[in-house]
Amino acid sequence: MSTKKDIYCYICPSHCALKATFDETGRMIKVIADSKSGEHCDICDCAKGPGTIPEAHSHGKRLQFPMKRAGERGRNQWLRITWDEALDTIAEKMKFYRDNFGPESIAMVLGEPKSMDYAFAQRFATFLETPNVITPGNYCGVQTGHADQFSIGTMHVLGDTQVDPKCIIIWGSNPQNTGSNFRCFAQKDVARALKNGAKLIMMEPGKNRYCEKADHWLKLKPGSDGALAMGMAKVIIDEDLYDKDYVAKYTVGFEQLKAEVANFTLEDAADATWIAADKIREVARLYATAKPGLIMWGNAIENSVAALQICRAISMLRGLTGNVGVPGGELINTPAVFGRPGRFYFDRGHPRPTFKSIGKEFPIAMGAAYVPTQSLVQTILTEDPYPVKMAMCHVTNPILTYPDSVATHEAFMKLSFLVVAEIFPTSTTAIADIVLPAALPLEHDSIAYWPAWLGHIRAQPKCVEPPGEAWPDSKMINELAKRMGMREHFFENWEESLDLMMADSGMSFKEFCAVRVLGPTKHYLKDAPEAYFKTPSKKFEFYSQQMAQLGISPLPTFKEVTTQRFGPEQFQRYPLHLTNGKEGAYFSSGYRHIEAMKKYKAEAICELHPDTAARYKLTDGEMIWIESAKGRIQQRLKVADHVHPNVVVAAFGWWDTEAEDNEYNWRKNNINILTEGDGATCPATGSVQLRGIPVRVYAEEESWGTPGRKAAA
Ligand SMILES: Nc1nc2c(c(=O)[nH]1)N[C@H]1C(S)=C(S)[C@@H](COP(=O)(O)OP(=O)(O)OC[C@H]3O[C@@H](n4cnc5c(=O)[nH]c(N)nc54)[C@H](O)[C@@H]3O)O[C@H]1N2
Ligand SMILES: Nc1nc2c(c(=O)[nH]1)N[C@H]1C(S)=C(S)[C@@H](COP(=O)(O)OP(=O)(O)OC[C@H]3O[C@@H](n4cnc5c(=O)[nH]c(N)nc54)[C@H](O)[C@@H]3O)O[C@H]1N2
Ligand code: SF4
Ligand SMILES: [Mo]
Repeated sequence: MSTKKDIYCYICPSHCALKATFDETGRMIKVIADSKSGEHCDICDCAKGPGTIPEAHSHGKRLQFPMKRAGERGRNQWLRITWDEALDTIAEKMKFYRDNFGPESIAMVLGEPKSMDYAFAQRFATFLETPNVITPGNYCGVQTGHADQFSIGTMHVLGDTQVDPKCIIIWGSNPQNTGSNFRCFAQKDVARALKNGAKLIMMEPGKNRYCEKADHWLKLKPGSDGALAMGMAKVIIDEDLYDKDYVAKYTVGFEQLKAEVANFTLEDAADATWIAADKIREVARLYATAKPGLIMWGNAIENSVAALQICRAISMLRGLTGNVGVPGGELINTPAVFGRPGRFYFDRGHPRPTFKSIGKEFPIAMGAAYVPTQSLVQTILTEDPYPVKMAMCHVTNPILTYPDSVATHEAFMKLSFLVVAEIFPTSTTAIADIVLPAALPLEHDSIAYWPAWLGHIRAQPKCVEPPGEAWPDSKMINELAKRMGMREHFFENWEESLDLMMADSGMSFKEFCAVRVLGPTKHYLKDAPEAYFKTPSKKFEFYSQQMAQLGISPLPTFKEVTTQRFGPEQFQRYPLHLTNGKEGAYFSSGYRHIEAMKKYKAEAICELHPDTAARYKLTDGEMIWIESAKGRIQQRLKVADHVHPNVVVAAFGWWDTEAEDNEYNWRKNNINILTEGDGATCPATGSVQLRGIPVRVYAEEESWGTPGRKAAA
């Protein structure tokens, strides 16, 4: 007899409602979308949740037992050990490095939270007194979140699903693949608004399903989004299209913004973006007049040396057109009442010693409790200002996802002790000293609270057994904390933390499981005009004094947003502009072992315009080389009309999962061989340039020879 249970997808942060079927042995055999539940169910095109989840819980390659390295580091030879031996060894090493090199010599290296993993790791770092918590914040969520924070005083903002917008801009986001707008505005909301006549504008140098439906599709130069936004702001101001009443009543800094847009011409914006001035004018007029308007922005605008200011420039458009707080626009919300995750991470008695932190030069990073990923790599390699000896990785695969994989590999190989908690073998577990098998969500009780800025939480009770001896990350950290003398700050059983997180809601975790979900409340400006914006001025801030105090430009300038990491000299040798979006069928570098998803994509594919392919004598379907100043990789070519002739759209997160024993399996087709971590970065957030990397392409007949080869100089 099979049974069914209601679950939430844990693969991406959209957390769709799903229904799982279990056989009589308790094995999960099938997962389907639960679109009738009335809950959020915005299934991605490849249906990653239903496709991935059942296989993930019973996959033969899942890590099942703690293991220690048996051979030379990186040779992937392992000995099974007990949890006691694993945790005792880790605690012993940790005490040694803490006592001899200071707690800052130990790094907690984290990815996006899945359940309580991130919360436990942050709390552990607090009581260990290391400031060095590394997260993907330098390229994910922080730049858009802080742009909102400075413009409207909060990251808690969602689309209005009661009233349709008349104009939608999808800006560097791929909603049908990534769930990237999470619960901001779902695909069904977009479909309804379009059906009711809303106009659609795409800011997209590649392509996604929405491009063909769009009224305007701007194939802008990768990384030039700030110039486009400033150009649009100029049109809206110069042509008097801004919402005068709104600007007068609810904003500060308009005069400064007006003065700034007088500093450049629309032709300057056109030059910077590859978009004709007339086109910029046309979309600016449309967005300013077809009101209300909604900008669904995504990750592609967060990855450059001007990332924070680019996101701020785009956010200006919302203030100019009076689209924040109005029906059909973008609404500030109050998060569901539950334990603030920040309270769990930090402790008044143990302030983070940020003065010792790696990456302390990035003011936003310090405020948001993350160290930029490339700062960790550079510090390990240079030992400046001190050596980092040990790292614990949870829910992350740095060798694939950090910029400059060769440098990252070298740095992680240099660590004296590396612990990696994972669900599958990866290029990062391959070089660990100890590998810890992690239990996925649904294999243990958990609360899904990420992304925190959505103010939305879901109960995720255990419904399937973990494989072998896999443990939740939270349990690993809790048990390690006891061995590190932090018992009083942690729990007898880590699950007690779930009740603590729920305490403010007046519910226990068990009671919450019956309710299942707590959502935020959206507000309109008209209901509380004086208190709507949470900024110091209680207005929409084009000009932010807070930013000035942090040493960051208070207003985005055209000069700053058009600052390019790579100039014409680099593009002479490497004439094409490389960028990427996330894969539709996989989540970042994860889940490449899942057979069910291989029917969508089984290998790394890059796209080029037919003219570009012809220019370099490349044929559709062949393996081609993509080379940057940092190195070169191979991906299979797909010739595609929609790609701008100067652009290569490559695939992200790939490595050769079949060649697990090849310690260099991460070099072949991994896009981050081409990116850099030692160049200029966003001075506020530490974002690196992942958009518009200068590359060249060729088809030289040559097999993948010596691993680790770098491009000829
Ligand atoms: N299927 C799937 N879902 C995911 C993930 C995944 O790997 N796979 N990853 C998760 C994570 S970590 C994140 S951060 C989100 C991100 O999800 P999104 O916010 O959707 O971001 P991306 O997919 O990186 O890029 C979105 C689009 O931007 C385009 N683009 C590339 N360069 C530029 C540019 O310079 N300017 C503009 N305007 N557009 C550009 C790409 O072609 C792509 O279509 O998705 C999450 N969800
Ligand atoms: N060139 C380029 N680089 C990029 C990006 C890009 O677009 N282009 N995107 C960037 C962005 S936005 C992000 S967020 C990062 C993402 O980079 P990472 O933070 O490294 O994320 P993932 O690649 O998803 O790796 C997560 C790993 O956790 C494992 N895992 C899954 N669930 C669990 C669990 O419950 N416990 C444990 N212990 N492990 C688990 C998965 O198997 C996977 O290997 O990459 C960034 N790097
Ligand atoms: S969009 Fe896809 S991966 Fe994301 S939660 Fe929904 S089903 Fe899961
Ligand atoms: Mo991300």
